Amino acid sequence: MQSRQEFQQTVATRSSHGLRGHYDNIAADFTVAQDYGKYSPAHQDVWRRLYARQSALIAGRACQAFVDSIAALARSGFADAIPRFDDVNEALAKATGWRLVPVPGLLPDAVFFEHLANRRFPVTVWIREPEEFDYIAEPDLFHDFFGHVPLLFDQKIADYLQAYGAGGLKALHLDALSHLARLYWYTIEFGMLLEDGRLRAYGAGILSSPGELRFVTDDGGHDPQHHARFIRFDLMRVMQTEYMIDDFQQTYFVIDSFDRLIEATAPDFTPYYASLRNLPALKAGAVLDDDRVIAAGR
Ligand code: HBI
Ligand code: FE
Repeated sequence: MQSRQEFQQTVATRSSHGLRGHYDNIAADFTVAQDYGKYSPAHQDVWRRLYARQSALIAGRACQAFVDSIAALARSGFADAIPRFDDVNEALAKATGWRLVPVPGLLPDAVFFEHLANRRFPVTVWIREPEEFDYIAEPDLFHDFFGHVPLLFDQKIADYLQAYGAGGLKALHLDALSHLARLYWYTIEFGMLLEDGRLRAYGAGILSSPGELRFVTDDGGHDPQHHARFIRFDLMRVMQTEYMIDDFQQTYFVIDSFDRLIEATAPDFTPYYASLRNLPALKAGAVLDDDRVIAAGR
């Protein structure tokens, strides 16, 4: 497992500005106190405005489980002020046995998987500044909470995420993390669901982004050159496909149901990793002859 210093060094070399959060007083599992008093009135206002803007966009674009859960969270007052994780944890533990743990930001993969495998979802404690309202390079509190927390109240997605965490710990020992990370990216972060014949978002990266949420559901996007492409989920195809880090995805993989996603990812991945090692990575925008493409705007 990476040491704290190695982790910070890795991220510092990967991005010019290094990590945004404060990693100096973290626990062994990289958790910190949420320290609610640190949020300024300006942070609270950013939260309220982000929550209001994104909530107004989800009808007809987000999957029903997300819409229902966001409404329930708002009824508990979480739209009006930055949530205290302890307040959410009471309801979340009852719903699916998960709890939120406060973290300073991105964690080493092994630490992140260990939390997921034990039904603990790491939520970043800091929120973007007003001037970053429309774009932030690293996942902040709003991305983690608005994007990921609502579906943690759905037993199927919660079970899938716990299995993903357990699979992640195995993948680390099989040196297969790069393949498995694509599965996280194309499901938990940018997954799409065909619900009553309509394309709906369930990935947190889409659901917490005004631009990408419109891009994937409003007739496949506004830029005639850059249309979203929707391909039916296929596990090996997903784990072979590179993803976009700092732009909308080129390809979105579509599942028929959370049950199907759980079934498709239940087997032991060891043989899949063995085959993938001999296959070239596919570019994010690749389309293969045997891809089952779904027409946008459905
Ligand atoms: N850490 N806090 C946090 N949140 C993430 O989503 C996250 C992470 N560390 C690693 C990571 N995601 C990715 O490597 C996933 O693909 C596992
Ligand atoms: Fe995320």
